Amino acid sequence: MTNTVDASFNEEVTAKAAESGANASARFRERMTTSGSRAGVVDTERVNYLASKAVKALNDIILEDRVSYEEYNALKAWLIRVGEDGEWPLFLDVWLEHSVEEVANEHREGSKGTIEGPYYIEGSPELPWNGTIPMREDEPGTPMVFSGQVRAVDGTPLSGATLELWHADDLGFYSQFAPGLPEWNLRGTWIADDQGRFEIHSLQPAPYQIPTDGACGQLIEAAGWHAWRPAHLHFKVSAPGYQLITTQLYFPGDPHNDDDIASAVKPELMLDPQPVEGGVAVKYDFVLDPEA
Ligand code: MBD
Ligand code: FE
Repeated sequence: MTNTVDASFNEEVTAKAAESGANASARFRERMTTSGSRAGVVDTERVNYLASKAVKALNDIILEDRVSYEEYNALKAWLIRVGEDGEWPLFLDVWLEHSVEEVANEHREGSKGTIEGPYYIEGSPELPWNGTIPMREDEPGTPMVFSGQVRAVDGTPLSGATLELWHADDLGFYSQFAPGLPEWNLRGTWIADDQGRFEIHSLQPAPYQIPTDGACGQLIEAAGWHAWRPAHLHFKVSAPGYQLITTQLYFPGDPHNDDDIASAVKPELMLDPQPVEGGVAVKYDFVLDPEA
């Protein structure tokens, strides 16, 4: 068990926000062109309605709060920088996605979902029901065994369910966004057994700060906020005939469980890790809603 990082890691500790931002923007664009849920297909009526409402909300703020040219130009400069740093995915996922998720999942009866965030990658390596996540030989962190079962809301065990897990390394970096990490580091896809059971071997994640050296960091500093998210595991869990759930799980006692910058913590998503020989063991069952 260790939280220290030795010099053998060739990871760039000074990973630049612009780098992960540009990667996140490129990945998002790619996914939108290769997936069914293409961007740019909202009908005219709805765009007219929503865009008018959004523009009016901003104008109301300007008038109510007597916004000055100085403030308007500060906003303009900042918006330009968000684009230059490629941080629109980060900005939107941190400050708005939680409301979209709330709307999207309000009728689910199974496990709670939460936001996906900007760092998901499709197609991580497939592993058996009890496989170990891809990691470096000397990956720092506390070993974690994460086990449970995938079931339907009616209790049926879901044979062959799949679980995708991705999380940051001990320094808070996600593979394929920060430089110097193996392609699939700390990303994997588990195929559950014939009873929907799984036993994931990974590491307990560390508290996480969103990049502070880009436009989002500039806003956080200018407003006197903080950049922390509590330590978290990202999951996508699915089975044929059932709705895929995107969620995150958290660890009790994290100082940022109550003030997550991304507003993505829910009480149902709190784990109960138990110390075991050489690390921690966690149990969590996922419950899926049938396809509508
Ligand atoms: C993350 O790792 C994350 O999960 C979210 C929601 C936003 C920024 C970074
Ligand atoms: Fe994350």
